[in-house]
Amino acid sequence: MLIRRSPGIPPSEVTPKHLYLNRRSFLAGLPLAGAAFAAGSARAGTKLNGIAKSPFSTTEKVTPSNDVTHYNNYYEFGTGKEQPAGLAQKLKTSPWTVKVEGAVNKPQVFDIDAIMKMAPLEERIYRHRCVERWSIVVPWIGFPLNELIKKVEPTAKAKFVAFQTVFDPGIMLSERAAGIQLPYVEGLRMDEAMHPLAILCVGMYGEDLPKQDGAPVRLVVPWKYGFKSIKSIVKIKFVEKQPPTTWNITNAHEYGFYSNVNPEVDHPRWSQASERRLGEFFMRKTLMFNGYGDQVAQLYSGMDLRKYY
Ligand SMILES: Nc1nc2c(c(=O)[nH]1)N[C@H]1C(S)=C(S)[C@@H](COP(=O)(O)O)O[C@H]1N2
Ligand SMILES: [Mo]
Repeated sequence: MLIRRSPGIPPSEVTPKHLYLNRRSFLAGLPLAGAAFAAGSARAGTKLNGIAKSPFSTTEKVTPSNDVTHYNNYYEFGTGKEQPAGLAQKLKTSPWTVKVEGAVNKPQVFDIDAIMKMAPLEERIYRHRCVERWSIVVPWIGFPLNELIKKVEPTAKAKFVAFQTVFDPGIMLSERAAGIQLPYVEGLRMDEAMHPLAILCVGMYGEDLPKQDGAPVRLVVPWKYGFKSIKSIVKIKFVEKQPPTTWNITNAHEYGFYSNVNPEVDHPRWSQASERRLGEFFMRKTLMFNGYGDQVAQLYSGMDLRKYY
């Protein structure tokens, strides 16, 4: 995401890989562990075993894991793409619980171990399209969000689901420095949340999630711009009204609640018709609903997607 107060940077341009890979080595002020990450050392992730391959996967070329783990948006740990790989290592992901509350018959607090075992874990290779026009193809590991939803039994009042990221001012940027209100919050309409493509993600590339990618549990909603895929979730609340969402609070004119990938509706400051896959030089055409239209278009039938951007 880009904030208006950095007018010098052309928002639509992604730094080509060869440039950011070089620049990384010169980052100042990173703690030692972060410097080691920035230099490209392997992450000591825990291997996840017995993962089934999902038929929902794309057969497109997977983006190298080192790119995906060193070019991140996680504003709580830096507004630069290279910063979260270092700064997010301060996040303590164990113990970890996710509180599920609101309009449900069975509100409960799930320990991360319970979440890891909630449903069979699958590898889902999805395209991920950031609103800033870069994209990646990632072998996420997780399970449908609807599995958790069924466990808590939403009531008739549950029309939307609200998500909240952990907030620890001791290790995170201030709201002022991050340029967004914290904690980071997101939301989905109930039918979007129930859609089988929406997953709770606990790993990637065969291992548990790196902290900069949203450990220990994040959302992945592949037909929406990347900012809907909220990281490091600690709370899920079922509500009657459309919940506030971080980028809509920050700039409602530029970021709507729905934020479906839509090459036909430009961002006020740049075209959304094309994108750059990390590591590639040429831009490629952006697909409606990020290429997931056959599966999700019916969720929005009759809706004006210019109005509900
Ligand atoms: N809590 C939190 N979640 C977040 C963000 C963030 O800044 N904070 N950035 C979002 C944006 S803009 C994108 S593109 C994706 C990036 O995920 P990745 O770094 O794993 O590629 O995370 C999303 N989830
Ligand atoms: Mo993004």
